[in-house]
Amino acid sequence: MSNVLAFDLGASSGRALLGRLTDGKIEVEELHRFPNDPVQVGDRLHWDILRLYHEIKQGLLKAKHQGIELQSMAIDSWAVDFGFIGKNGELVGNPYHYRDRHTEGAMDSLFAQIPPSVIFARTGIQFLPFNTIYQLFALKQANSPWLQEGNRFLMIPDLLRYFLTGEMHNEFTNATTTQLYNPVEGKWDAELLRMLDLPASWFGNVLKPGAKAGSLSHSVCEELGIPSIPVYAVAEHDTGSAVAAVPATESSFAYLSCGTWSLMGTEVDKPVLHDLARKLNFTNEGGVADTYRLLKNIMGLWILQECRREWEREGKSYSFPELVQLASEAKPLQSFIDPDDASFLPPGDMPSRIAEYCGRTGQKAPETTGEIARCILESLALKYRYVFEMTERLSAQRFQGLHMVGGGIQNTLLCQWTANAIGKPVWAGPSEGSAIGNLVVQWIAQGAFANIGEARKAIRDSFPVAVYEPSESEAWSGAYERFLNVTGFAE
Ligand code: ADP
Ligand code: LRH
Repeated sequence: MSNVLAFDLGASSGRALLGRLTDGKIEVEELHRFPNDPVQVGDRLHWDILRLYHEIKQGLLKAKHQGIELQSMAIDSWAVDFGFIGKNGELVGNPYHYRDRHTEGAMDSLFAQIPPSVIFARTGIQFLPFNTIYQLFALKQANSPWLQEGNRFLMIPDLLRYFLTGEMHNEFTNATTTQLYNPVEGKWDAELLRMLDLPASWFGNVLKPGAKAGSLSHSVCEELGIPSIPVYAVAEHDTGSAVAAVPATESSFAYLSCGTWSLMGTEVDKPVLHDLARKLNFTNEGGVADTYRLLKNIMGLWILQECRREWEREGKSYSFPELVQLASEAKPLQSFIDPDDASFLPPGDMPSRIAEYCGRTGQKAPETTGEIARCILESLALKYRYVFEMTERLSAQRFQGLHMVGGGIQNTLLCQWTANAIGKPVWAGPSEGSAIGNLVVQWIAQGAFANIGEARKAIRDSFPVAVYEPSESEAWSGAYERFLNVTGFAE
């Protein structure tokens, strides 16, 4: 039996999942779960990086208290964010949240210096205003002291790994999301770094998922009273780990990783760098086993999360199951939003922004909690169809259905509406996709699985998959036409 521990840090919560592998069968147990609440300080929105490190240590302590002998551990998290380590080995400043407003306008300003076609040709990464490249450019423009004091650039899991092991490494899947990594050359893009005037010495050797990235340091082991264990680099980008956990039988499949974000696409052997991929703003993020994830970001359940936070501020508290129930009771297919409208990116009062969007597009704004939740979930399902069809077009394939993984699959209404919208079955599971992808890459590194295909088979045999068959096709086809019109995608 092999026990390994996965720390999966999502934008809304983190968890430590213990994985047990016995005769090819995987069992998981959630040892620890904690909120990941960003912290606003003055004008800046930060991650609470030291609290996250504290929670990782709590997870290790819980394993110890249960008498579990661990063979290894690994961390994955959301992408693009980073911190700097100074010459004295200490963290410089407190990492920013990618939704912080300091990047506003940075992408367009940088395009005046480096055309987007050049950036895409060199990196294959979609244009999102919060990509690391624009964050670094914004810091430069603001003359941030971090850039004087920083000696090494580490992304969130790299940083946490460094705190645990004392070793500094950059990990491949996350490195690709910076939009500074060249997937064809297989290294940081020296030319982009030069054009941006960023020191190449900040960016270290890039470890592939499955590489050993150190061991728990003496001081951590002493503090926690535990033996040292290997710390692996896995697909440290949570979406990379989620896709590794898709229990697909087909060699080519469509997936939707459904959490705070919705990430939809397919796996490819080589980055797709042609003009159509750039025009459709698809990305080629590094995956496990030398694959790439040809996918597109969709704003996802973030909008519902932020509505919930707003309602909480107003003194009305709803659980997600309650919101799903209220949505199911509201009138179907009334008003739609484009979830990816720029107004929904920053934190804030989403119910008002939805009303403003509907006003702007000549639709009646949803009013009740159930109507608002329904509008968000139906609009997501319709946007999924739009991106599903783009994925088919770009990869020149027809998919039989859609694999959904991530916490969002607990929303059975969303799974059903997604099947209705795309007119094909949805296969939902597992919900802890990222953590399970993290676990299996550790087992591949230990030789317990020969390859990712074998690991996916074990996931298939170990976790239930819920099947949603499409229904109400006429109503959803009509709704899709209206969705295309109000969002402007019909043009
Ligand atoms: P992340 O890893 O990005 O923080 P998760 O994968 O944990 O996100 O998914 C969180 C989302 O899952 C929430 O925003 C919520 O919409 C949905 N969710 C979680 N639990 C439930 C539930 N019991 N019923 C319906 N939806 C849920
Ligand atoms: C999902 C995710 C996504 C990134 C975003 C920053 O958690 O990693 O793949 O685009 O967060």
